[in-house]
Amino acid sequence: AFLNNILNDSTFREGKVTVNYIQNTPELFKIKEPRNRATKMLNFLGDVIVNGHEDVKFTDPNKKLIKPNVPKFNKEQNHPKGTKDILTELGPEGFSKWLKDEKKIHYTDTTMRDAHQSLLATRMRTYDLQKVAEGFAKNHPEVFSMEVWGGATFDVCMRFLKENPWERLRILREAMPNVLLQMLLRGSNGVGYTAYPDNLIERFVAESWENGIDIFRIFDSQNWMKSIGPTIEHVRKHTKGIAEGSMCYTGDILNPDHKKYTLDYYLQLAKDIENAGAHILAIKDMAGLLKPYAAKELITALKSEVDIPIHLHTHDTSSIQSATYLKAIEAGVDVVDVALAGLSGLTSQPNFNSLAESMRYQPRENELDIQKLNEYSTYWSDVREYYYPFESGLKSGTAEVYKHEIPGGQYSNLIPQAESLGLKDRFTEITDMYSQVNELFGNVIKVTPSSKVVGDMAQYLVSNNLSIQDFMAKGDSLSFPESVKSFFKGDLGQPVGGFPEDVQKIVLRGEKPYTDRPNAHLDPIDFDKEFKAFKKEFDEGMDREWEMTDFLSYKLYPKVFTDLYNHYVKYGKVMQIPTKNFFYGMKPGEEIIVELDKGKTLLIELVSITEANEDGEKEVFFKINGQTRSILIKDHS
Ligand code: 3PY
Ligand code: ZN
Repeated sequence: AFLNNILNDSTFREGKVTVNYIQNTPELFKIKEPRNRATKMLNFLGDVIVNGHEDVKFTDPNKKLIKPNVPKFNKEQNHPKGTKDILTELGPEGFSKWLKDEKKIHYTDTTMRDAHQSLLATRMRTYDLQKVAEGFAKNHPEVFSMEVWGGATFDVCMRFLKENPWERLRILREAMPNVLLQMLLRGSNGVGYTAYPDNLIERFVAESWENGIDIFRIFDSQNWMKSIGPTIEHVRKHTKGIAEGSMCYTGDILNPDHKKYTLDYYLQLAKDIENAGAHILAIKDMAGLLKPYAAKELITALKSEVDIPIHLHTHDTSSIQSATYLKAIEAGVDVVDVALAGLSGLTSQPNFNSLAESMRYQPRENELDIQKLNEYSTYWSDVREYYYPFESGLKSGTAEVYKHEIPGGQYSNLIPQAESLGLKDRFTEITDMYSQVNELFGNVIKVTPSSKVVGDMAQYLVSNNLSIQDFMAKGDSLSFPESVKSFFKGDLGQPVGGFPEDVQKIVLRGEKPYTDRPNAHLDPIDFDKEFKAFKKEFDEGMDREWEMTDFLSYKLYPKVFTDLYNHYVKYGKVMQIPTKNFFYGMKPGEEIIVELDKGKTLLIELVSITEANEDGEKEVFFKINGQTRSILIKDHS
């Protein structure tokens, strides 16, 4: 109620908040915030103001950031009926049949997951997602699903944004109860980069459903059914959601010289996925290699060979992928993945707005309010500006992708990684080495986490000035990246056609690889016992009870979780800080409003910053809900 008072206040709504806001409207700020939480937040802001944000490697003082405009929607109106309602009505099997019988083309909106993962190194904060979630679901109930979770968002959320990914999911679920929410799940690797015990993945699936996920897009980085199959099983057993079994597309089915990833290979895999109990088949073209005429051939063949609906995912790195979608749509694909224009194209998904408009007056048109869709695109274009330090710098589509085959999601990360290794000038060498390493490893499927293995090896060789020949000649004396050893040991499963034995020998140096499921070598988790121990270990400084979802985060990422916990104890919750201030701090005289919790709001003004004292500390003066407060911050410069 308290927040609503402020949000509904005309001065606030019209953006006319001034220094005198509190004095003029004291009735809006009656609640006294426990000093502790406010102080923690000021410590965070003070640190960013004095030292900058540790994740922001450079800032542009001339950068103009405008306040993104949230498209209008009716707060009072109920959410119109959408796909989530249909799933609840029909159940997953019925839903699958319904989708297959639909004539119109359906769209999955990836803006909130893959688009920013692929363009902005996954840095999009809940703050910016939350603002438009409810309105989007109300304005566009025709959308098939919203991809909002999983993939790299899970760990980046904790690692860099200092957020709880489960909280993000719950917030988006509440705001979008009518449309299906979708996540990306890496089979036996969950949302991580290695194998986990089966009962951890099982519990993770169950909790993801409980917290809001409807569609589980399940893939394995080697298209290994022994990883895909059991995960489909978990979804079927523990949820009433949709198991979307996915095959990763690589190579080129039209190339007669390619003998490994052929049309027959994909058809067999699709049947295996269907037989494993998937409700939908996904084609996950993570690098954007599926060319338009290949799509026609693949979709046409799949349509005649499998009975479940088909969902196509691609990345527009080459810039030709909307043509792929048109061919796929003509061949009968059921759903395509697109991103709102402002976050589309290049290493992200094709442009939602333009594709939807270009389908107008066609037999498979799905009627959408393009005007409104464009307003949301503008919102994202404006929000995107706040994330400029995370842009990859790629300016145009590139046909190089057919050679290096780097997934869209990896591309935008590889550039800063190369930079941090001092290899910025040698980026083409890295992409070139990436394809050589791929050949060396036996032409593997490259998608998280196997793409990371190939990328790690490529960067390792380039930074040490080594060639593939050097590797073959003196590999015995080299110390490879951990991920490479782990891959050849079998931790990520078995690649199509097996490992090249000579390379495996060099990497493993006599260590014995396994050929069965890596998960089978991991002890199951004793949830009762370990959850208790977890609560005990992290019992200090928390202002809320631990939940099973926290424990799962910890089991998936022990170190990242521990860092997040320490950050939380020191700074409290930082998720609600406006993005501009989260990354770039505040300017003297600037005032911001931060909602700590529903109904608990802080009005924070930065008053001034002193010079450093002899201990190297600066005193930062704030006004918080009208009261002056100062914080001492060590200057690390
Ligand atoms: C992920 O696993 O995060 C991906 O997006 C792979 O394409
Ligand atoms: Zn993707």
